[in-house]
Amino acid sequence: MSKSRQGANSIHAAAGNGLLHRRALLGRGVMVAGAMGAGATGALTAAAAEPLTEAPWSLAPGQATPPYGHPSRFEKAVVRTVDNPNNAPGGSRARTPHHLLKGTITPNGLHFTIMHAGIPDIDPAEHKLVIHGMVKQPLVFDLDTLSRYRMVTRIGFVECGGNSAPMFSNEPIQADVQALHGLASCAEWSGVPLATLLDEAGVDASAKWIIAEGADAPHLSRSVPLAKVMDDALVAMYQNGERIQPGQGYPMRLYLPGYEGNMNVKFLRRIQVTDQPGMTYFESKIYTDPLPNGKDTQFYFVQEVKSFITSPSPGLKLREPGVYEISGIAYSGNGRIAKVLVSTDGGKSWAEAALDEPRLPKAFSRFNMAWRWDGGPAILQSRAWDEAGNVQPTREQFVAKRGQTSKPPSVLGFPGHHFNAITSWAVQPDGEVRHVYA
Ligand SMILES: Nc1nc2c(c(=O)[nH]1)N[C@H]1C(S)=C(S)[C@@H](COP(=O)(O)O)O[C@H]1N2
Ligand SMILES: [Mo]
Repeated sequence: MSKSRQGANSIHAAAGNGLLHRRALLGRGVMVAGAMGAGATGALTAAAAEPLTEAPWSLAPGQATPPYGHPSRFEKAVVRTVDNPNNAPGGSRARTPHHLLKGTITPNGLHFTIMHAGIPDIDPAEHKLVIHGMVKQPLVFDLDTLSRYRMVTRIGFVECGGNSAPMFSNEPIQADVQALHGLASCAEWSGVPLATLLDEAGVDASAKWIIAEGADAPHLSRSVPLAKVMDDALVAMYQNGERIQPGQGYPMRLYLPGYEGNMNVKFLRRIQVTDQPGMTYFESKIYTDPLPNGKDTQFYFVQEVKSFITSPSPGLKLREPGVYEISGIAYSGNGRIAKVLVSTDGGKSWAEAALDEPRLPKAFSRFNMAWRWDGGPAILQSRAWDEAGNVQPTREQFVAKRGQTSKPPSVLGFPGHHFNAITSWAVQPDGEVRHVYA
C-alpha cells in the first residue's frame, strides 16, 4: 500500500468482495472532518453550511438529574430478551443485545443472566460464606469481614456453556446475534482472591478440588480444580464498580476467568475443600455432552476461542451500497486474542481486522474492519486465534468433531455445549442480513 496520502475515493482492497485496508478508514474520517471545516468542496460542505435550526431542547432548561442515571428514553429497544418473563418453573435466560452495543464492557443491566430457579432476594446483612472440608481451620465470613481483605479487579467474560447452542442445528436457525450468542457478557469484576481465603483456612496438602455452592433454591453446586482456584478465582462483590446485580449473584459470586458460566456459582455461600469432585447434578448430567463417537465430555471447563460479527448482523439492515464498518467481539478462555480475520465472500479470501487495545486475557476484544458493499451477494464471517495458538474452527470442522442435530428448532434447547465455530451472515440484495451456513 502506498504511504502517500490517498484521495478520499481511493480504495485499497485488503481481500475480495470489498474488504478495505485500515488506511481507507482514515481516508473516510479525513474526508468528513475536512468537509465540516471551512473550504472543502462537495455535497458534504453544502449540508454542513446549512444554518442549524433550534430544536425545543436547545431553547429551555432541561430536566433534573436523577440520583441514579438511566439510558435515554430513545434507547428503549436496547434490552435483554428474557425467555421466561413470568418466571415459571424451569429456569430463565436473559440474553445480551450484542448488535446494539459497542466496546467490550457489558452494561450491568444488560449482562446476560441464567437462573435455574429465579433470583433470590438476599439480605446482605444475613448472608454468610463458609469455607470448610480439608482445611486446618474452617472459616465463616460476612460481607463486612470479606471487605477488609485486599480486593483485586479484573475485566473478564462469563459465557454459558450453552451459548450458541442453536448452531448445533443442521439447518441455520433464523435468529439474530442476541438469540444465537447472547449468553456471553463481559464486565469488570472486583473481589477477594479465593486463594487468599483458602490460605487463611490452611488447605490440606492432599486437597485437589473445591465444591462451591450457591444460596438460591437449587443450591447450585459445581466442583472446581484447586489449581484453577489458586490461580485466578475471585469471590466477586462488585460488577463494573457497583455491587453486583441480583441476577449476577448479589452479594457475592465465584468468578472463574475463562471457565464455563455454570461454574461461576452465584450467591456463593459454601466452599468445601476436597480431594475429589462432587459429581453434582450440573457436572454429571447437565453440562456433560455426548460425542458422535459414543463417549462423553465431562469437566470441560474452558470456553474456547470464539468470535462473531455484531454489526452488520440480522436486524441491522444496510440502507444502501457504500462503505460500512464490520465490527464484532472475540474472546478466549485460554488468554488473549492474537488476531481476527474477516471475510465477506464466505471464506474465499480473508483480511486481518483491527483489534481495539487493551487486549486483555479471558475478556472481550473488539475487532473492526472497513468494507465497501457494492450491493451484490456477500457472506460475512470472522475467525479468531488466541495467544495459546488455538484457532476458531469452521462449522464443518466443528460438526465433524461434535456432531449436529436435526431436531426442529423449537425443541432445540441446549442440544450441546461449547459451540465455538464460525458464524456466517449473508447480506441480501435489499440489505437485510440473514443467518446462513457457508
Ligand atoms: N447459584 C447459582 N449460580 C449460577 C446459576 C444459578 O442459577 N444459580 N446459573 C449458572 C449458569 S448456568 C451460568 S451460565 C452463569 C451465568 O452467570 P450470569 O447470570 O451472571 O451471566 O451463572 C451460573 N451460576
Ligand atoms: Mo449456563
